[in-house]
This record gives sequence, C-alpha cells and structure tokens, in this order.
Amino acid sequence: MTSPIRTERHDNVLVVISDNPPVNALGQAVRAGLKDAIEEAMSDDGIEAVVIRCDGRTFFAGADITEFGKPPVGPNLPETLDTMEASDKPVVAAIHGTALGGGCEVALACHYRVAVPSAKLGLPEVKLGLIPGAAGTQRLPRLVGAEAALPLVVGGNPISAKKAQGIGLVDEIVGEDSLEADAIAFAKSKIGQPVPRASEGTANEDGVRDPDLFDRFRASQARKIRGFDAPNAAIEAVKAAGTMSYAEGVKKERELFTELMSGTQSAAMRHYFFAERAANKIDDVPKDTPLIPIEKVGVIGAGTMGGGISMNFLSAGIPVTILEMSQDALDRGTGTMRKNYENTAKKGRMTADQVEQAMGLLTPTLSYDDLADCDLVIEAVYESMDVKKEVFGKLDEVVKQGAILASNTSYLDVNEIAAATQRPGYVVGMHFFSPANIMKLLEVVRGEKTRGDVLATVMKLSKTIGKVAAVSGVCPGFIGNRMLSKRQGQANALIMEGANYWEVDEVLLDFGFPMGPFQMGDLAGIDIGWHRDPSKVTTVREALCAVGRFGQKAGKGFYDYDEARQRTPSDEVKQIIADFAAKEGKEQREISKNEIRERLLYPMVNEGAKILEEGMAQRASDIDVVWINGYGWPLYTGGPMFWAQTIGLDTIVEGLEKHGLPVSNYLRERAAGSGNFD
Ligand code: T1G
Repeated sequence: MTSPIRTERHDNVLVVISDNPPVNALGQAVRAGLKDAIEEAMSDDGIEAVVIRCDGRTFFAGADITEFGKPPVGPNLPETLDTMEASDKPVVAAIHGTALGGGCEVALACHYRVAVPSAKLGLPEVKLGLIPGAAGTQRLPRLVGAEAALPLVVGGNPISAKKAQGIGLVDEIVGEDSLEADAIAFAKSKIGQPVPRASEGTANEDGVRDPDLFDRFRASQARKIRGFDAPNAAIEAVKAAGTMSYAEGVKKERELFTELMSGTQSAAMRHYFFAERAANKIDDVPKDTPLIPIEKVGVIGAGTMGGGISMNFLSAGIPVTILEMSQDALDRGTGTMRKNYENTAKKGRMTADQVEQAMGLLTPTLSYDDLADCDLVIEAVYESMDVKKEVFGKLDEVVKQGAILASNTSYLDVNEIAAATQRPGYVVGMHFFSPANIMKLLEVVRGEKTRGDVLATVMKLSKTIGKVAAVSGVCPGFIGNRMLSKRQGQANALIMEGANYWEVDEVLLDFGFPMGPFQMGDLAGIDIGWHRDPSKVTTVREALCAVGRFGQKAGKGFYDYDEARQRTPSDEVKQIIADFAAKEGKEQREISKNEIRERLLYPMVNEGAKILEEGMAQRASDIDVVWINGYGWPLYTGGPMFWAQTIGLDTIVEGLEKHGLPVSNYLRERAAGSGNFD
C-alpha cells in the first residue's frame, strides 16, 4: 500500500506532503511516512531545509481517534517529532485548514510555522477527555507563555492564524493561494541560521513568576469544567512546563495523558465525538441524495421560538421572511431579535456590522403571500393541532411547489399535520429548543411520508446553522421530551412519597446536570398555566401558587430566594407537600439519594430502549446526542445510553425491578445478551 506521505525536492528544500483524507489524521501510516521523510531529509546533505504540508482540506487535524483504545502501533509521534526538532536544518510547518491536536504538536515541533489567513490552530484534546500527548503541553507554553497557552490547552477551542501569530505560535501569515511557494521561500530564508526550538523556549517563565496564574485560570473556568477530569490535568501539565525540565515535563504529560486515556470520561467523550457525526447520517437515505437549495426561509410566528429560529438562519447569512398576525407582535418580535444581537455584540462575540448584516436579511410581513417563494417555511405558532393544521393548509395554498414545510412542534403528530396538505412528502418536524438561537439540538421529526431529499436537506442545513441534529420518528415527545416525562414523573412521585425536593435537585446537579427540575420550575415560573384560583388545589404546584410561591420572580417558589437569587430550601414548602400528600392519602418516608438517582435516571434509559425498539431513533448514540445537546446530560458520561452501558444494563434492570418500575423487553433482552444497545 502506498504511503500517505510523499516528498518532493524544490532545489535544496525537501517538501514533505501528507495525503490522508479526510483530515490527514496522524494514523500509523502517516507517522511511519513522516519518520522516513524526516530521516531522508536529515541524511541528505543536498537538503538544507524542510517544509511539511498536507494535501486536501487541512493540515494534520490530530491523532487518528479511531486508533484509540487499541494496542499502540509504532512509530510513536513524540519520538518522531523529537528527532525532527533536534535537526539543525530549519523545518517549517505550512498550515492551512485546522492544525489540531497532534497536528498542532507537529507544527510546534517544527522550528517555524507559516499559515494562510483562514487557518486555525488548536489543542482540542480536552474535548475528548484527554490532554495533548505529543509534548504539546510542554512546547506550547515555552513558545507562547503559560498565560497564552492555558486557554488553548484547557479550553480546547482553536484560534485563528492571526491570533496565533499574535501570541507567537505562527511566525508568518502567507498567501491564501500560495502556501507551498511562500513556505519554501520562508524556509530558504532561514538556512544557515541557528534554529529556534520550542522545547528550549523560556516564554513559560510568566507562569513561574506568577504561580497564582493557574489557580486564577482554574477559578475562571470553574462552571465550564465542573465534573470534567481533563481540564485540571491540562492545567497541571502547563504548570509542569514551568516547574520541571522539558524531559520531566514530557514525562508528567505522558502520565496524565495515560491516566485520562484509560478513564471512563475519555471513552465517553470519544464515543460522543463519533455519535455526533453519526447522528447526521440517515441510514436509508443515500449520502449522494440531491439536496433542495435553501436560499430563502420563511418563519411563522415572531415570538420567543420564531425569533430564535429566525436568528439561526440570519446569522448563517440566509434571508428570512418572518410572518406575524399583527404589526405590534411583529415589531415586538423583530425588536427582541435586534436586542439579542446587540447583547451578543456587547459581549464582543459579534461586530455592529454583523448585527446590521443579520438584521438586514430579515423581512417582516403580515401577509402569507410574501412566503410564496420561500424554499423552506418553519411554523412556530401555538401548540394546538387545529392551529397547526390551519397554518399548513394556508402554506400548502401559498408556498411554491417543492418547498419544505416544517413544524417546530415539540410533541404533536407530524403525520397528522402533513395530512393537512397536498404535499406530505415535503412536511417534516424541526423541533428547536429554547432559546432556539442558543441551544444546539435540533430534533428532525421524520413523518411517514417525508421524502429522502427533504430529510437530507434539513440534516445538511442543520450543520449550516450550527445545530446538532438527530432524527426522531413520530411519537409523543419524540426522543428528548418523551424521556424527560419519565424523569419528571418520578421527581413528582418522589416528593409525594417523602423525598426532599432539594435532594432531587442535588442528585441531578451532582450527576452533572446544570439544574434540577424544581430549580427549573422556579426559574421558569411555577404559575405558568395556573388557573389563578387559590381555592382549587389539585397539584403541588397549585398548592404553592395558592400561597404566592410563583418562583424566583416572586422571591419564593419551591425555594426561598435572597436578593442575589441564592436559593434556600423552605420548611413551609416541605410541609405544603406533606399536607398535600396526606390529603392524597400518600404515606411519606425517608428516601435516600441513591434511590432518588436510580428512580430519576433508570426509567429514562428504559424509555430510550423502547424508543429504539419502536424505531423512533436510528441508533442508541442518537439518543445520547439528543440528551447532551438538548438537556445538559453531562458530556463526560457519554449520554444516557452510553452511561447505562458503562454502569451495566443489568444494573439498570435490577434497579428498576427493585423500585417496582417497568422494564421493557428490549432492555431486558439487551441486558441479558450483549450488554449494549449497538
Ligand atoms: N481521527 C479520525 N477521524 C477523524 C478525525 C480524527 N482526528 N477528525 C475527523 N475525523 C473524521 C470524522 O469522524 C468524519 O468521518 C470525517 O473525518 C470528517 O470529519 C496526539 C492525542 C477536523 C474540524 O480532536 O474537530 O491529536 O463521518 O465531519 O466538520 O496529542 O473533524 O466522514 O466517516 O468532523 O469538516 C485531536 C477532531 C485528536 C480533531 C473537521 N484532534 N476533528 O470538521 O468534518 S487527539 C481532534 C475535528 C490528538 C495528540 C492527541 C473535525 C475537523 P466520517 P467532520 P468537519
């Protein structure tokens, strides 16, 4: 098999080229080819400089993640990079696309780095539950300093070539279309000069002079890294670059890397990496299905959802015509959209020009006729089947043939909505999550008659607008809300049986969720949908509303809140629940946090198993993608289905039986058989 690495001589410069689609991952063949090419360059006196570049869309985008978890096969990257760096012949990395992870480490081991303006560089290993494992945590701080290195290594987000140049990671920005020629010229200009080696750099002394830098940075990231192991390891590795010799620092990095690689968090996060990509594929829709061009989108409803949905397209440069029933509602909606953009600009995440560009693509209207030439229309109107049917009937009359008609419904029957049109093949669910311009999840609801090209188009479009999409079949609550209803049902039952409501929240917070159900209730407002009659008490929420406990906005709901909105459990609420339970004839008892956790989470896994058995999700990993992106299931456990496999499906079955909760046949079969859902 030919090596993915080849070399070309340009006078006295050897250009080493990788051609390993799709992203030049540093798999075994690439590492071996790289090693051979470097040895060739070092042994040939006619070669006085080296350029390393990649064919295709990007410079090396990291180690080959598919090799992880398998026995290592040489040559190993760190040794190859050390040999290269030790050379006295200047080696230049010529970067385009995304130099990520091991790719960035290859660049760091080169003596110089040049990049095209559109290139990005980063060390995203923490997003896989790892840290860089080829000396990146030791070379980067020595090159750019501990302070500049920390966000890259601990946050894992890439930076632009320009920003990289600003911190000293990139030496020169070259022509977008002349990377190789400019890199060769740059290399030639360095022949005969002493070569700079990142491993010998001293920029990391900033971390030595200011040892509190690391604790301050850790504190600044506290909320984001809560529960994750890798970020703390990354901080320790960068710190080691300032307190240890290079060799000892590399050893420390290797220890930390090896420990993470063998842990459950990395396995979970590597699972998620592939799960997110798999979710975008529809098994029975061919990859080369022709897509429907989407050049103009219509949105019906300018409320919270309609406005948020519209912003996704406007931010992606796609014009939106937004329809409301009254000028006042239209003005309120578009005003809110502008305010949201301006708030983003205030945080420095958008320029004022970009705000105007986005808003400039918006066309408000009161007339359905203005939707006639839209390629896709999404309705975000009141969750009533009658209203939806009326809207789709009108759309069917007005909007051009071949356009996609989508409903943002969160649980209604998309087949029934489609039947209100003459074009059921073009009807699909696009369930966004509030706030729709922020939440990444998009549940694409496939009706019985939804066409393959419609689905393929919506899946591609979801990536264009920065969403993570997963396909759901038509069932109440689709995937996410259907499983959420099981957890909510148990949460309500638990407090009626005597569990402390604050412990229900604590169990989910400790598990890694951003919030528990009762905290969430207070935030959203306990009185949503309340009939306003204090004498009519048929639920715990009505009992709380009856005494003015409407939630955070009232200073009290399930919890009491101080001026800083810090919450405290309330004895009054505990008593209200106990009294209500007594009135309902419910015995109360002490309930442990372990029982709470099992009863909140295990029924969700059981419902996920039923969703798989009914074919409402294509694969178990899609359910993980839904829960991680739509409901804050902690990424470091891989999602509900991966987590269930990690703790053992038999454990789930035993737990459900212990608490007298239903066990689906599918789950029981899987537990007794393979022990997993795949
Ligand atoms: N290894 C194996 N396959 C990879 C891969 C990788 N590193 N990166 C992408 N793929 C596959 C991906 O599964 C998909 O396959 C196809 O390439 C296109 O990817 C030693 C230990 C580069 C920004 O974490 O961030 O280096 O679905 O759909 O949207 O210290 O891929 O087509 O079959 O994502 O254009 C560190 C991970 C590894 C980068 C391109 N590197 N990749 O995004 O395409 S650990 C990363 C990405 C490491 C070192 C450590 C993105 C991308 P398929 P895609 P994209």
